Amino acid sequence: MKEFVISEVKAETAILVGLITKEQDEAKTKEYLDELEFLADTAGAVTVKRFTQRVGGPSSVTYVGTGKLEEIRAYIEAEEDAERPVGMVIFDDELSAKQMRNIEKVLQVKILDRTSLILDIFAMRAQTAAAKTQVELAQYRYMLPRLQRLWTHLERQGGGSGSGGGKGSVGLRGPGETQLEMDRRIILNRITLLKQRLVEIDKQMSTQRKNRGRTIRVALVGYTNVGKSTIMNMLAKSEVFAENKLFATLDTTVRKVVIDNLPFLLADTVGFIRKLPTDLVDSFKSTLDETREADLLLHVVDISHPDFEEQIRVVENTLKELGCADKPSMIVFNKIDNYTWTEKEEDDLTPMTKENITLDELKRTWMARLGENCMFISAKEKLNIDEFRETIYRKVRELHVQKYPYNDFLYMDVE
Ligand SMILES: Nc1nc2c(ncn2[C@@H]2O[C@H](COP(=O)(O)OP(=O)(O)OP(=O)(O)O)[C@@H](O)[C@H]2O)c(=O)[nH]1
Ligand SMILES: [Mg+2]
Repeated sequence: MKEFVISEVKAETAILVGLITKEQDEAKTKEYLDELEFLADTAGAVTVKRFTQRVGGPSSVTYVGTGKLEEIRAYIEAEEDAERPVGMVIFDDELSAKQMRNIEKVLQVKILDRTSLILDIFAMRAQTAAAKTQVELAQYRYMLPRLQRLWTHLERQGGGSGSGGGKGSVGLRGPGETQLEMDRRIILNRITLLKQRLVEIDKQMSTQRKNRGRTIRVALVGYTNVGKSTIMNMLAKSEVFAENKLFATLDTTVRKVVIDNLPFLLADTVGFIRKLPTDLVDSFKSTLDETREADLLLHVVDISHPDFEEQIRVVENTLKELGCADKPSMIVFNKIDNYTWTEKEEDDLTPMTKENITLDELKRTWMARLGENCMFISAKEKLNIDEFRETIYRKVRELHVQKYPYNDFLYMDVE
């Protein structure tokens, strides 16, 4: 199956394309494209240009209108002899097979969408068997309805043999079957196999979880790049990989943490992001079980991100999809060291916006809403960490007493 590659993002130049619609105003589109650029950067691509178009909704034929598509084509052509010609065009929404095919025909460069870019990054990041299997499954699910396009693409590149031509697959060929149907069948078989493998992995992981004893389980959840792994490392004194890239964490890591003799298990999980297709969330079931089975969720938020409120909503919705909406949870506002705001002049009568709210005001608003269930810290600069640990201690203790009323945690060992 090696011949099937959704995309190969190397240090290439990219163009980004997004739409401005009734539901998504110009400012929102800019934020989305900023995020898409960060995703592209994480995958190793350099963004050289953005195109946006104001429309009622995406065109089912070419996503953008034909005029805009022509404008993009002209740009690519003009840059052909540049030092770094355009290597790919990345669309901010998931494209249908038909849209991809039509766009590719006109632009003649590699076409990616948000989903395939995320899948690419996931594939780069996957470390364990569980994560690798999950990513592969998600990739095939993405590929299946788009096979036709991949096929023409391969033929144009002169490859042409597709995946079906290999040995071992010969027996699959029925009379009169086309290569495309054969590829479909191979992929479907592969999907079945991967699903079976995941069932096995799930079984193993679930046995491991059951063997953890009577311990409260806490999961760090949140948008990608908010500082979950940094907090994990700080609390568990562990060394989970953390960096300023999206989806640094794909595998769930669980560590034992002890605060004042109170042991509990802390899990670091994969970050969420906007416009993540449900299919993809589904593929990550094994990873997300840790979240599903947690007794307490610590929802980490990057308060220095201009869009943190929408990120909170995205995470809450994803948690709802996972059936975790009613779990005890606390919000951890991280990166307070990086929070910036613009001071208003005294005679400035412009209304308050989120850009000129002080951190204290923000704290007051959120604490009025959530009381003790929200905290404001900097994991990097170690601000408010003692209070943070105390609050977690109180909450975990409370949950422990509720869940294991006859079990004195002080004498417990949870190796
Ligand atoms: N300024 C500042 N940066 C922080 C803080 N905490 C984490 N960071 C930085 O934010 C970036 C992301 O941190 P991670 O811990 O990898 O974030 P994550 O939520 O685990 O991200 P993913 O695993 O990619 O979803 C890193 O560059 C951290 O150094 C903080 O309190 N302040
Ligand atoms: Mg992480």
